[in-house]
Amino acid sequence: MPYVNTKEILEKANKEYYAVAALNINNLEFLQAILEAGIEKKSPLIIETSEGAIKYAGMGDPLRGAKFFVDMVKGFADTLDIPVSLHLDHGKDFKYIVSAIKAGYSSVMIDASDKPFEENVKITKEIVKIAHSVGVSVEAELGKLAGIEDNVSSAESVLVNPDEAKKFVEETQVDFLAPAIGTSHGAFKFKGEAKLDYDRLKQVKELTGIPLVLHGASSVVEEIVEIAEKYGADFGGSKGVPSEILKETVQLGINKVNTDTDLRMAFVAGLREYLHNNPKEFDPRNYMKKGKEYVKKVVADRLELLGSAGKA
Ligand code: TD3
Ligand code: ZN
Repeated sequence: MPYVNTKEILEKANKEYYAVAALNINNLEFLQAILEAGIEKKSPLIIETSEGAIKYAGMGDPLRGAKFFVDMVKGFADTLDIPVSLHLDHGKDFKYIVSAIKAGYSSVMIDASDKPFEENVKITKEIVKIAHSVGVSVEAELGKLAGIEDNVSSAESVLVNPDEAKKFVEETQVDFLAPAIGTSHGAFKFKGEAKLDYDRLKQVKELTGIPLVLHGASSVVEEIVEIAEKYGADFGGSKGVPSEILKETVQLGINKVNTDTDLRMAFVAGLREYLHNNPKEFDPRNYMKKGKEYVKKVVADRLELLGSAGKA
Protein backbone atom coordinates (compact mmCIF):
# COMPACT_ATOMS: atom_id res chain seq x y z
CA MET A 1 0.00 0.00 0.00
CA PRO A 2 1.57 3.30 -1.03
CA TYR A 3 0.89 6.97 -0.47
CA VAL A 4 -2.75 7.33 0.62
CA ASN A 5 -5.29 9.98 1.63
CA THR A 6 -5.23 10.81 5.36
CA LYS A 7 -9.02 10.42 5.33
CA GLU A 8 -8.68 6.74 4.43
CA ILE A 9 -6.31 6.16 7.36
CA LEU A 10 -8.45 8.07 9.86
CA GLU A 11 -11.86 6.69 8.86
CA LYS A 12 -10.59 3.16 9.48
CA ALA A 13 -9.16 4.29 12.84
CA ASN A 14 -12.49 5.93 13.75
CA LYS A 15 -14.46 2.76 12.92
CA GLU A 16 -12.07 0.50 14.82
CA TYR A 17 -11.46 2.78 17.85
CA TYR A 18 -7.73 3.39 17.65
CA ALA A 19 -5.49 6.39 16.88
CA VAL A 20 -2.72 6.98 14.36
CA ALA A 21 0.37 8.99 15.27
CA ALA A 22 0.91 12.12 13.17
CA LEU A 23 4.64 12.74 13.28
CA ASN A 24 6.34 16.02 12.39
CA ILE A 25 9.46 16.05 10.22
CA ASN A 26 11.87 18.64 8.85
CA ASN A 27 14.41 16.35 7.18
CA LEU A 28 15.35 12.91 5.89
CA GLU A 29 16.62 11.38 9.12
CA PHE A 30 13.45 11.79 11.19
CA LEU A 31 11.41 10.40 8.29
CA GLN A 32 13.64 7.31 8.04
CA ALA A 33 13.36 6.67 11.79
CA ILE A 34 9.55 7.05 11.73
CA LEU A 35 9.15 4.78 8.69
CA GLU A 36 11.34 2.11 10.28
CA ALA A 37 9.09 2.11 13.35
CA GLY A 38 5.95 1.92 11.18
CA ILE A 39 7.35 -0.98 9.15
CA GLU A 40 8.38 -2.87 12.29
CA LYS A 41 4.98 -2.35 13.94
CA LYS A 42 2.95 -2.83 10.72
CA SER A 43 1.22 0.47 11.40
CA PRO A 44 -0.30 3.18 9.21
CA LEU A 45 1.55 6.52 9.54
CA ILE A 46 0.70 10.17 9.05
CA ILE A 47 3.76 12.30 8.33
CA GLU A 48 3.23 16.01 8.88
CA THR A 49 5.17 19.20 8.28
CA SER A 50 4.58 22.68 9.65
CA GLU A 51 4.75 25.78 7.47
CA GLY A 52 8.10 26.37 9.15
CA ALA A 53 9.36 22.98 7.97
CA ILE A 54 8.30 23.76 4.40
CA LYS A 55 10.04 27.13 4.58
CA TYR A 56 13.19 25.48 5.96
CA ALA A 57 13.32 22.66 3.42
CA GLY A 58 12.42 24.92 0.48
CA MET A 59 15.00 27.58 1.35
CA GLY A 60 12.20 30.10 1.74
CA ASP A 61 10.04 29.05 -1.23
CA PRO A 62 6.73 27.40 -0.15
CA LEU A 63 6.05 25.45 -3.35
CA ARG A 64 9.65 24.21 -3.56
CA GLY A 65 9.54 23.08 0.09
CA ALA A 66 6.14 21.39 -0.29
CA LYS A 67 7.25 19.57 -3.45
CA PHE A 68 10.40 18.38 -1.70
CA PHE A 69 8.38 16.75 1.11
CA VAL A 70 5.87 15.17 -1.31
CA ASP A 71 8.71 13.72 -3.40
CA MET A 72 10.51 12.38 -0.33
CA VAL A 73 7.48 10.93 1.48
CA LYS A 74 5.74 9.58 -1.63
CA GLY A 75 9.03 8.20 -2.92
CA PHE A 76 9.48 6.12 0.23
CA ALA A 77 5.80 5.24 0.61
CA ASP A 78 5.60 3.74 -2.90
CA THR A 79 8.19 1.14 -1.86
CA LEU A 80 6.43 0.14 1.38
CA ASP A 81 3.58 -2.13 2.49
CA ILE A 82 2.15 0.24 5.10
CA PRO A 83 -0.22 3.16 4.34
CA VAL A 84 1.55 6.53 4.63
CA SER A 85 0.05 10.00 4.15
CA LEU A 86 1.45 13.52 4.20
CA HIS A 87 -0.33 16.32 6.06
CA LEU A 88 0.21 20.08 6.42
CA ASP A 89 0.16 20.87 10.16
CA HIS A 90 -1.24 24.23 11.37
CA GLY A 91 -1.76 25.81 7.95
CA LYS A 92 -2.36 29.51 8.52
CA ASP A 93 -1.00 31.20 5.42
CA PHE A 94 -2.92 30.65 2.15
CA LYS A 95 0.39 30.58 0.27
CA TYR A 96 1.52 27.52 2.20
CA ILE A 97 -1.86 25.78 2.14
CA VAL A 98 -2.25 26.22 -1.61
CA SER A 99 1.39 25.15 -2.16
CA ALA A 100 0.81 21.96 -0.14
CA ILE A 101 -2.37 21.16 -2.11
CA LYS A 102 -0.64 21.88 -5.44
CA ALA A 103 2.41 19.84 -4.52
CA GLY A 104 0.33 16.75 -3.67
CA TYR A 105 -0.10 16.64 0.12
CA SER A 106 -2.77 14.10 1.18
CA SER A 107 -4.39 16.53 3.62
CA VAL A 108 -4.05 20.02 5.07
CA MET A 109 -4.94 21.67 8.33
CA ILE A 110 -6.46 25.12 8.26
CA ASP A 111 -5.84 26.62 11.67
CA ALA A 112 -8.01 29.70 12.07
CA SER A 113 -8.58 28.89 15.73
CA ASP A 114 -7.29 32.31 16.78
CA LYS A 115 -10.17 33.96 14.87
CA PRO A 116 -13.76 34.45 16.12
CA PHE A 117 -16.04 31.43 15.46
CA GLU A 118 -17.85 32.81 12.39
CA GLU A 119 -14.58 33.82 10.77
CA ASN A 120 -13.06 30.40 11.49
CA VAL A 121 -16.13 28.86 9.78
CA LYS A 122 -15.77 31.13 6.75
CA ILE A 123 -12.03 30.54 6.27
CA THR A 124 -12.31 26.78 6.86
CA LYS A 125 -15.17 26.55 4.34
CA GLU A 126 -13.04 28.22 1.67
CA ILE A 127 -10.15 25.80 2.22
CA VAL A 128 -12.50 22.81 2.27
CA LYS A 129 -13.92 23.88 -1.10
CA ILE A 130 -10.48 24.16 -2.72
CA ALA A 131 -9.03 21.03 -1.10
CA HIS A 132 -12.05 18.76 -1.69
CA SER A 133 -12.17 19.72 -5.36
CA VAL A 134 -8.84 17.91 -5.80
CA GLY A 135 -9.41 15.07 -3.29
CA VAL A 136 -7.38 16.53 -0.42
CA SER A 137 -8.91 16.15 3.07
CA VAL A 138 -9.00 18.94 5.68
CA GLU A 139 -8.47 19.32 9.42
CA ALA A 140 -9.55 22.39 11.42
CA GLU A 141 -9.23 23.47 15.05
CA LEU A 142 -11.69 24.83 17.62
CA GLY A 143 -10.62 26.45 20.88
CA LYS A 144 -7.06 27.56 21.54
CA LEU A 145 -3.96 25.73 22.71
CA ALA A 146 -1.55 27.50 25.01
CA GLY A 147 2.19 27.37 24.29
CA ILE A 148 4.58 28.50 21.62
CA GLU A 149 6.16 26.45 18.89
CA ASP A 150 7.23 27.60 15.46
CA ASN A 151 4.70 30.19 14.38
CA VAL A 152 1.93 28.55 16.37
CA SER A 153 1.44 30.60 19.49
CA SER A 154 -1.24 31.49 21.98
CA ALA A 155 -0.82 32.90 25.49
CA GLU A 156 -3.62 30.99 27.16
CA SER A 157 -5.83 28.07 26.36
CA VAL A 158 -9.54 28.29 25.52
CA LEU A 159 -11.33 24.94 25.57
CA VAL A 160 -13.66 23.83 22.78
CA ASN A 161 -17.42 24.43 23.03
CA PRO A 162 -19.11 21.12 22.00
CA ASP A 163 -22.23 22.77 20.55
CA GLU A 164 -20.05 25.02 18.44
CA ALA A 165 -18.12 21.94 17.29
CA LYS A 166 -21.33 20.34 15.98
CA LYS A 167 -22.32 23.53 14.15
CA PHE A 168 -18.78 23.96 12.82
CA VAL A 169 -18.56 20.48 11.33
CA GLU A 170 -22.02 20.74 9.74
CA GLU A 171 -21.32 24.13 8.21
CA THR A 172 -17.76 23.58 7.02
CA GLN A 173 -17.89 19.87 6.04
CA VAL A 174 -14.39 19.55 7.47
CA ASP A 175 -13.04 15.97 7.57
CA PHE A 176 -11.23 15.98 10.95
CA LEU A 177 -11.51 18.26 13.95
CA ALA A 178 -8.94 19.23 16.60
CA PRO A 179 -10.83 20.23 19.76
CA ALA A 180 -8.80 22.07 22.44
CA ILE A 181 -9.22 20.04 25.65
CA GLY A 182 -6.31 21.29 27.76
CA THR A 183 -3.08 20.26 26.00
CA SER A 184 -0.44 22.68 24.76
CA HIS A 185 2.47 22.57 22.32
CA GLY A 186 6.06 22.08 23.47
CA ALA A 187 7.89 20.43 26.37
CA PHE A 188 6.26 22.31 29.26
CA LYS A 189 2.59 21.38 29.18
CA PHE A 190 1.54 21.18 32.81
CA LYS A 191 2.82 22.97 35.92
CA GLY A 192 1.08 20.63 38.37
CA GLU A 193 -0.85 17.45 37.66
CA ALA A 194 -1.61 16.65 33.99
CA LYS A 195 -5.35 16.97 33.36
CA LEU A 196 -7.52 17.05 30.25
CA ASP A 197 -11.24 17.74 29.83
CA TYR A 198 -12.59 14.26 29.04
CA ASP A 199 -16.25 15.36 29.23
CA ARG A 200 -15.81 17.94 26.54
CA LEU A 201 -13.99 15.43 24.32
CA LYS A 202 -16.76 12.87 24.78
CA GLN A 203 -19.42 15.42 23.89
CA VAL A 204 -17.57 16.60 20.79
CA LYS A 205 -17.29 13.01 19.59
CA GLU A 206 -20.96 12.28 20.23
CA LEU A 207 -22.06 15.46 18.48
CA THR A 208 -19.79 15.22 15.43
CA GLY A 209 -18.86 11.55 14.92
CA ILE A 210 -15.84 12.48 12.77
CA PRO A 211 -12.16 11.59 13.41
CA LEU A 212 -10.78 13.83 16.17
CA VAL A 213 -7.22 15.11 16.55
CA LEU A 214 -5.19 15.66 19.71
CA HIS A 215 -2.62 18.44 19.36
CA GLY A 216 0.18 18.96 21.86
CA ALA A 217 0.17 15.24 22.56
CA SER A 218 3.87 14.61 23.27
CA SER A 219 4.53 12.67 26.46
CA VAL A 220 8.04 14.05 27.23
CA VAL A 221 9.48 10.57 27.72
CA GLU A 222 11.32 10.27 31.06
CA GLU A 223 14.09 7.95 29.85
CA ILE A 224 14.85 10.31 26.99
CA VAL A 225 15.01 13.36 29.27
CA GLU A 226 17.41 11.43 31.54
CA ILE A 227 19.77 10.51 28.68
CA ALA A 228 19.71 14.04 27.25
CA GLU A 229 20.43 15.57 30.65
CA LYS A 230 23.19 13.04 31.38
CA TYR A 231 24.97 14.38 28.31
CA GLY A 232 24.51 18.08 28.97
CA ALA A 233 20.91 19.08 28.15
CA ASP A 234 18.78 21.12 30.56
CA PHE A 235 15.12 20.16 30.27
CA GLY A 236 14.20 21.14 33.83
CA GLY A 237 10.46 21.46 34.45
CA SER A 238 9.46 19.65 31.26
CA LYS A 239 6.22 17.67 31.39
CA GLY A 240 4.05 16.05 28.73
CA VAL A 241 0.80 14.10 28.44
CA PRO A 242 1.22 10.83 30.39
CA SER A 243 0.62 7.56 28.50
CA GLU A 244 -2.48 6.61 30.53
CA ILE A 245 -4.11 9.93 29.72
CA LEU A 246 -3.32 9.54 26.02
CA LYS A 247 -4.87 6.08 26.07
CA GLU A 248 -8.01 7.45 27.70
CA THR A 249 -8.39 10.12 24.99
CA VAL A 250 -8.19 7.40 22.33
CA GLN A 251 -10.98 5.52 24.07
CA LEU A 252 -13.04 8.71 24.03
CA GLY A 253 -12.64 9.28 20.29
CA ILE A 254 -9.21 10.71 19.43
CA ASN A 255 -7.94 9.18 16.14
CA LYS A 256 -4.91 11.35 15.25
CA VAL A 257 -2.21 12.11 17.82
CA ASN A 258 0.15 14.95 16.87
CA THR A 259 3.71 14.41 18.06
CA ASP A 260 6.73 16.61 17.49
CA THR A 261 8.44 17.46 20.79
CA ASP A 262 9.02 13.79 21.74
CA LEU A 263 10.85 13.17 18.45
CA ARG A 264 13.00 16.28 18.78
CA MET A 265 13.98 15.36 22.34
CA ALA A 266 14.75 11.75 21.37
CA PHE A 267 16.97 12.83 18.50
CA VAL A 268 18.92 15.37 20.51
CA ALA A 269 19.40 12.86 23.36
CA GLY A 270 20.94 10.37 20.92
CA LEU A 271 23.03 13.02 19.22
CA ARG A 272 24.44 14.25 22.53
CA GLU A 273 25.16 10.72 23.72
CA TYR A 274 26.89 9.72 20.49
CA LEU A 275 29.02 12.84 20.20
CA HIS A 276 30.04 12.59 23.84
CA ASN A 277 31.13 8.96 23.43
CA ASN A 278 32.75 9.43 20.01
CA PRO A 279 34.70 12.69 20.07
CA LYS A 280 36.63 11.83 16.91
CA GLU A 281 33.53 11.21 14.78
CA PHE A 282 32.53 13.69 12.07
CA ASP A 283 30.58 11.62 9.53
CA PRO A 284 26.90 12.65 9.84
CA ARG A 285 25.74 9.18 8.78
CA ASN A 286 27.40 7.88 11.92
CA TYR A 287 26.79 10.63 14.43
CA MET A 288 23.06 10.75 13.64
CA LYS A 289 22.60 7.00 14.16
CA LYS A 290 21.82 7.09 17.88
CA GLY A 291 19.39 9.99 17.41
CA LYS A 292 17.54 8.01 14.74
CA GLU A 293 17.51 4.92 16.96
CA TYR A 294 15.86 6.84 19.82
CA VAL A 295 13.30 8.48 17.50
CA LYS A 296 12.43 5.02 16.14
CA LYS A 297 12.00 3.64 19.67
CA VAL A 298 9.79 6.53 20.83
CA VAL A 299 7.60 6.20 17.71
CA ALA A 300 7.37 2.39 17.98
CA ASP A 301 6.19 2.65 21.62
CA ARG A 302 3.62 5.23 20.60
CA LEU A 303 2.21 3.06 17.80
CA GLU A 304 1.66 0.26 20.32
CA LEU A 305 0.09 2.61 22.86
CA LEU A 306 -2.32 4.18 20.36
CA GLY A 307 -3.44 0.80 19.02
CA SER A 308 -2.37 1.34 15.40
CA ALA A 309 0.26 -1.44 15.51
CA GLY A 310 -0.86 -4.30 13.26
CA LYS A 311 -3.47 -2.13 11.49
CA ALA A 312 -1.51 -1.57 8.24
O1 TD3 B 1 0.95 20.30 15.77
N1 TD3 B 1 1.86 19.71 16.55
C1 TD3 B 1 3.23 19.66 16.08
C2 TD3 B 1 4.11 20.82 16.52
C3 TD3 B 1 3.58 22.24 16.47
C4 TD3 B 1 4.21 23.18 15.45
O2 TD3 B 1 5.59 22.98 15.21
C5 TD3 B 1 1.43 19.17 17.74
O3 TD3 B 1 0.29 19.34 18.11
C6 TD3 B 1 2.37 18.33 18.61
O4 TD3 B 1 2.85 19.08 19.67
P1 TD3 B 1 3.92 18.54 20.75
O5 TD3 B 1 4.73 19.75 21.12
O6 TD3 B 1 3.16 18.01 21.94
O7 TD3 B 1 4.73 17.47 20.12
ZN1 ZN C 1 -0.46 21.22 16.95
